[in-house]
Amino acid sequence: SRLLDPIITEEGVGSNLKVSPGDAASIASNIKYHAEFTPLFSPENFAPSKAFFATAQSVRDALIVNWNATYDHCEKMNVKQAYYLSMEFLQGRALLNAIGNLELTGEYAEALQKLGHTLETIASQEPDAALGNGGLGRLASCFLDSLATLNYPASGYGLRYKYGLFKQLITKDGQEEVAENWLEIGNPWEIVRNDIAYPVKFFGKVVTGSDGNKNWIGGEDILAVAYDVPIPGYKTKTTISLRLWSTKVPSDQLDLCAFNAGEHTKACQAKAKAEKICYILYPGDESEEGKILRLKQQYTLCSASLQDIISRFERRSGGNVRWEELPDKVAVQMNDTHPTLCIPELVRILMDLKGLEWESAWRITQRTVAYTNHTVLPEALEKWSYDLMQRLLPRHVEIIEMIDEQLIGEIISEYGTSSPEILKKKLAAMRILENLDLPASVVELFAKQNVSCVDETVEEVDSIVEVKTTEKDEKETPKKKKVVNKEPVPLPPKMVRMANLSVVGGHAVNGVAEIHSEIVKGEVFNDFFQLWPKKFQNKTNGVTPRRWIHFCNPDLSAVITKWIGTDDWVLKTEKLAELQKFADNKDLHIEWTAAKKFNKSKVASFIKQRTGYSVNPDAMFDIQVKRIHEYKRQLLNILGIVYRYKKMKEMTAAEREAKFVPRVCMFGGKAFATYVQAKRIVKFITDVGATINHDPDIGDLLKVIFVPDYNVSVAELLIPASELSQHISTAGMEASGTSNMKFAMNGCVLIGTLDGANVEIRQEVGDDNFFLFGAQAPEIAGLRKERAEGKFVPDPRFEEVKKFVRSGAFGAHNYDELLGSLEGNEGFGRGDYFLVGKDFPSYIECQERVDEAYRDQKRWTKMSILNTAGSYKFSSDRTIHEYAREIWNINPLQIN
Ligand code: NBG
Repeated sequence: SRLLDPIITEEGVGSNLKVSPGDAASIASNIKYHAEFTPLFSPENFAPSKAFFATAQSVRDALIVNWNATYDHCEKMNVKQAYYLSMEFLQGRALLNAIGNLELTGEYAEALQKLGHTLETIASQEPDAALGNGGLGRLASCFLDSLATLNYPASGYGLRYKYGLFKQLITKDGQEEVAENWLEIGNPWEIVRNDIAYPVKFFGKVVTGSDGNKNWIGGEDILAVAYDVPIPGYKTKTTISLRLWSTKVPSDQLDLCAFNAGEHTKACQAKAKAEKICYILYPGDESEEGKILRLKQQYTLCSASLQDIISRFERRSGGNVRWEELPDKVAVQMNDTHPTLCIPELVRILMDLKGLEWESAWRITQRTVAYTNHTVLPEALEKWSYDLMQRLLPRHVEIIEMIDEQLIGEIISEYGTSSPEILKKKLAAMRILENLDLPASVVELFAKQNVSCVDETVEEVDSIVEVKTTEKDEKETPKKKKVVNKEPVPLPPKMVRMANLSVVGGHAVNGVAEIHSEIVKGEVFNDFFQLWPKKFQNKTNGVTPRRWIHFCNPDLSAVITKWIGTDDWVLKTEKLAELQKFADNKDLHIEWTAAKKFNKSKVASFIKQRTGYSVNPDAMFDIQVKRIHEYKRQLLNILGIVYRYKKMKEMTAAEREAKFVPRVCMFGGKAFATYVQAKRIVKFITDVGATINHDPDIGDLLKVIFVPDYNVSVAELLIPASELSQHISTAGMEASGTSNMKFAMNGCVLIGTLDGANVEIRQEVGDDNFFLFGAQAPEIAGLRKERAEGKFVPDPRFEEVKKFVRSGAFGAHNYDELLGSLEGNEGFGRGDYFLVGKDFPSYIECQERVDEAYRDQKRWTKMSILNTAGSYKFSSDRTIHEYAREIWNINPLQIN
């Protein structure tokens, strides 16, 4: 336990330092205190940025009291704790969330008013903490909120990237990326723990000591330093930690000789090298250097976090460490495969540093660690080059080889007596090490059974060799010439499959929505599922109802609270179901629509300010916001809009107005900087908008807006204002989706395919309140095959819309590469892998049904209410309870 009694107590020390203020006046004086003593700004003014800092610092004071109490309680009780390891946390802003959770929003608003500011302006000064790309990182952040709110002993571990996800500019050429320096003026929430730093090693070599012990020596050494961010629960004292690691050189000493000799860069090299590990989120990893950096990031997270976890375990064991009890005190959850190195790292610590035998180190590791899979996209299932990993982490590769060998043993004991062909197939699919020789024992076994160990798929082919012909040619670049000399092709590269390692090393593997978990069991990891069926689970994602409805949509929340009669629903979302009985009530309809209308007006001003376009808040707000990816099919959405526009242009004004409901179609999302096709889609959407938004025939009937720089804060604004939202991925490809849950919660009707969590949302809100279209997951493989065989006959409307784009309706830009992706395999054709052409007709027909439903406002409002009412299952509180009970085996704390 901490040695000192807290200096600042809840009663406070003097009026200025009162840290748990209950009234606006003392809050205001506390803010003033911080404004005066904060060294970050000049004394003469009290500008919004300075006021934000002072406000955040005053909130942090209040949080620290609860934070320390939570810490002390965990330390004293020595309960089992869960650790959520993630390379990404997409926290967004913290101020409104923190004062909301402390139930001090009104008091802070009043205090700031006294000081000449509004809470809204001050809150908007805070930069988004965007240490994540999208759903995976935001899920991690929602989980932290639920863990704290439900009083679970838990914490998050991540990296403190200096630059978060890039800022997106939209220009006439589409997306441009700019570095996002979110720490530029400091971060009032974090506390650096200078006394918590762990060494992390890269490269070097492994030597075996005279005692047989393995020592990893030499190489590069850095230090990972802890930066803690408090995560307050809602209406509870429990405040947990998000611990982010930052990297530096072990001793921050300048090479003075080099510096004085004028070699300035050299003098700072080691420092720069260490610090660059935490420079940016997801560095491009096309190059070898990029790959090394990304792997260094992953290892830094795993190594520093595990050293921290282990040292806590040892400290709490009080001199009586029993390693077999580690899994009774520690649950490590790996958010996707990015922290997979946890597995060999824990084995390494237990064996090399704590002296355990392989068998017990392995057993303890397996019981401690669990893995969540977030994608079925094959290119996202991480693999690392064996050679690269061996250079960077030589000891870990030895351990991975042991794990692989152990796995081979298990596969043989299960399938050794079945046909050798089956055994061979299983080994090829399940091994962690890909394209590596089998251990001698297995080779022997196969030899006895007369089975070749060489993979027959590697055939002899004509090789390409460089041939010099004449003297003249020699001076030029040697030409490549095809010669027929039947040589075996070089062996495929040796790889480490991180997903297989996660499945083998973890005691539980879960998918993130029912359909996704079925695909995980039936396809992605089917061989493992057959071997260990009990390991596999489903944990349908959820979102925190605090941030995603209560705080971001106060107007609708007030309506809900009034009709349900309590605000308990923020904690017990099942109470939202009570709205069902008022779904036809006229008075509720009036209040419901007024709240939505208010949110729409706010968005209309935001759009005006960000893009210059004026939109009519009475039109339907139709929104698709998420990462730009071909499988998410923003292209299907925009082509649907183009089709709509074309039909409008073919009609008279009177016909147009009779047929179409006015819509503002909004897009938002970032494309990965090197994802060319995604960037083409962004450009195309903005081109379509530029034409339609200025077409006098169309006016308010249709607007197309690309909202620049979509992030958590923009989502908090858009989602409450949305009426229709689009979740239209190719079936089977979106693991879950989480914005679909946020939209439904905020009374938005979804149009979507049967994919990810859409399936469960539709079940909960009712078929009548969800616009379904498109091919279903089990059909997809067959449809792709049909397409590849040239048997697919496109709908004439699909051909019509592409022709219209090519005719120059949106400018002279060449869209061949964009549209080619939707066509055969000739030229730019990439065979429409995501089946946009196939689903196009059913999509536009479904959109017609949407118009029809919207025209009947009473029907629409009822659908909207029933979406909120049916969204209760999608609270991350439900998800976290499931993880706690079924994977981590942890219990809530009781802090008084
Ligand atoms: C994403 C999926 C989403 C899912 C989130 C959170 C990755 C690798 N996966 O469908 O694409 O909602 O994870 O589980 O980012």
